[in-house]
Amino acid sequence: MTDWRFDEKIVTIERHIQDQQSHFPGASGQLTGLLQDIALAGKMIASRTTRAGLADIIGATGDTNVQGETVQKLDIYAHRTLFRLNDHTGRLCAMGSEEEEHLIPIPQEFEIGDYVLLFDPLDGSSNISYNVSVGTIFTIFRRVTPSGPGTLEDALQPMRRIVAAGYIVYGSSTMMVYSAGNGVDGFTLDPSVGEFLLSHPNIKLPETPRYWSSNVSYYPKWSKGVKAYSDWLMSGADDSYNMSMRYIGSMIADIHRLLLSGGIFFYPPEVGKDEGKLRLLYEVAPMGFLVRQAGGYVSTGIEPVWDIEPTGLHQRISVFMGNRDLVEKAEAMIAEIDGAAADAS
Ligand code: AHM
Ligand code: MG
Repeated sequence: MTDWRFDEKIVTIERHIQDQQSHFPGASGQLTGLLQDIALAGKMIASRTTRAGLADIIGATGDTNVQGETVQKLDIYAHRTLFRLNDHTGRLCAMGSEEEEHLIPIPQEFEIGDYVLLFDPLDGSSNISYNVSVGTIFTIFRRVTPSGPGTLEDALQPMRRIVAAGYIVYGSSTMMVYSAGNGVDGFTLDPSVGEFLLSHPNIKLPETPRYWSSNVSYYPKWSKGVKAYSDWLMSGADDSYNMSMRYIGSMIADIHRLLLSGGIFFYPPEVGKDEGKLRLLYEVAPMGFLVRQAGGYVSTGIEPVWDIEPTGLHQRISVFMGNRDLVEKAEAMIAEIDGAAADAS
């Protein structure tokens, strides 16, 4: 007779998030509910991204959706879905979105909670027309002000203060990957039952990295140090590595691959500038938090991102993230070559 007790566990994301709560004695359940609502938003957004190519066709017929709204651009739909699922729950004191210039207050009629949610509703959305993976990125901080509506002070916190972060990638399958500071776990959406199921437990960057990733068409604009680092990678990285180059141009997909294959992703500034293109709070800190939780290291190329105090919601920053030795090699080459040039000037 079969002994059912030895069947493998089926771990839904709800169950996993619930279990994580046990790592926070005295937790009120607010974070648990918040993460579950983000997973729900991911499912709703996924149901739209899979129909992305049809939007124009539906739009051409003048169709409206079930709420009676005309068909929207996907990134606006993603933004509104995240906002609407989280505005009334009493878990948040404010939200911030890459789609909105200012901090988004909780509507007056709803209760105020202990957390701040920052999100990039649809990262890589310029790739949608090409059927390339896009995704939602989120960062969660605990508020620092004691009560009342959340303020910028609650949102402008360094990466080391992240309570939980993650992303949902809408690719050949939909996956949610998150960390609440206790490792990184990945869940694949089973569309037939509408559940995220644990498929990639305890993700760690492989010690032998497989890919390096950057938009090398910017090479002429990079500093001498960054050029030298990229030359080093392109020439086989001292023969000590056996890496290929891959660049999708959708950070969510590039970092998803990095987490599973190991390597380095970098988006440096143009020569003479300090910042790159990617946003600290919506892209670099949350994705970097996962890379760090998976055993990697995140740097601007000059210093760790971990302690950097944000100065603005949409602040951009230079980033190098991935296996520690590869990131440290970039830091060393940049310090040696660009540092020497700065000293001489
Ligand atoms: P977005 O938030 O407007 O989509 O821009 C961010 C995206 C990232 O997903 C990706 O890493 C980067 O832009 C690609 O930029 P580039 O085309 O300059 O390489
Ligand atoms: Mg983005």
